[in-house]
Amino acid sequence: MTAVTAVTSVAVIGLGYIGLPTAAVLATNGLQVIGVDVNAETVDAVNRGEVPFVEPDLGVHVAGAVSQGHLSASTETPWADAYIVAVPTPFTPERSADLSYIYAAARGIAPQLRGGELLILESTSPPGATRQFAEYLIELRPDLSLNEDDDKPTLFVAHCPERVLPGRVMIELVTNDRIVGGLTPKAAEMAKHLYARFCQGEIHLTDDVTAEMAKLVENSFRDVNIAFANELSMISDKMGIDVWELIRLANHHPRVNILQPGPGVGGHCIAVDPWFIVDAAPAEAQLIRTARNVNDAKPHWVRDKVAKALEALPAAAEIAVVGLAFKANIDDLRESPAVEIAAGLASDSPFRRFNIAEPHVSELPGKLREHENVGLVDLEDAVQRSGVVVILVDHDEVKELDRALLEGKLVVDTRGVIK
Ligand code: SAJ
Repeated sequence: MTAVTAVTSVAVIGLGYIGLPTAAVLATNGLQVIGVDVNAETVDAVNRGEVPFVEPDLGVHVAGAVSQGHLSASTETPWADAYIVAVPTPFTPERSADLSYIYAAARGIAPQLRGGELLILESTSPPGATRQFAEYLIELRPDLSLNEDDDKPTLFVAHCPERVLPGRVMIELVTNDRIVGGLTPKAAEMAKHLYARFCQGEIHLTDDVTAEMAKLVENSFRDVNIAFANELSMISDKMGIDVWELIRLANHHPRVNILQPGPGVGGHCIAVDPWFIVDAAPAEAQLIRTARNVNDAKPHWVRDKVAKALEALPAAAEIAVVGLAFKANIDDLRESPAVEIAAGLASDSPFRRFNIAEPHVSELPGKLREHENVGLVDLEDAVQRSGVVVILVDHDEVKELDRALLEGKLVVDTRGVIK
């Protein structure tokens, strides 16, 4: 059966950090877009032209697309020429992928299908998930087929992983190359055609499993390299040398480019995706698993280091914890090692006062609110009041902090901000 030839309407399922920017960019490029989300507050916000989270330039795109009538949102999945699924794929306590949101999206889409539609899975997925998604649709709609030679109406299914960096999403959505893996070459071609509406990078075609693995491998590559830097920081600490100086010097070699150590790896991608590879090939993925363990252990190492430093100080000495976000210059605290370290320190020393400075948030996350000895304080105030300063995030505000304020203080700098 033939495909929908020219896609004019797109339903984007999941209006989070990826789905909403993608919906907005498709809508501003002439497509009729409906964003679907289970959260009615998100849907209402988008219909008012508002964005429920911080991402530079996204607000302008959403407001413009909504006011021109190209973008709207709903809690119900409509019929559309093409569907883009951008829902979370968290991992289970056993560290295998939880595909329940993908299946839920499929249950919303299936009753709408007529045959000929293009269905793209953008969620970061373990190998085989795109095929499972497609086969689940057919289970729900046995009157349709994935086989183009079949007599039944066909569904065209592809995987196109997102690769944008939070904080630069609106730029990278347009400029990054894309990988499109089709269940069939025709599905890949159709998806390429859709992304070419806004993507100025190259669009590379492959099969579904290679596309799934490409995304996981990119994030695992970064994780392994950060683990190397984190391991060097612990080795250097033991040897009494400055790891930042060590890396800076080693990086003068023309074929060496070591990343930066930190308090651990946060966010919902790099700390999660490598586990999908480990789950798929447990015996073979030795290095990837070890890197994950090294990075996961780093917050504990920082916590122990600060605890040791505190032993030498009077009980009245206050501690400044600088930064909570999972990386610099964003307000995202999800899976942040800084939050984990701050909460751990506060419970290790319940009688000490912790002054948390995070210029990008106006209230502490739940994990920290439950501690009575913790308060959110202005950056300079926090440093001035404290005998110990623990730097966990290299926000610009931290880099620009007046160094004189740190004189006479014990500084634990996990990001190499204070040289
Ligand atoms: N980090 C270090 N040292 C470094 C670099 C990063 O400790 O040298 C830490 C950061 O502080 C942070 C974590 O790693 O806690 C992850 O930050 P990141 O900037 O490396 O990556 P994310 O999670 O913001 O975005 C990544 C990107 N992937 C790659 O660069 C390969 C992005 O392109 C992906 O789209 C995104 O994951 C995703 O959604 O998968």
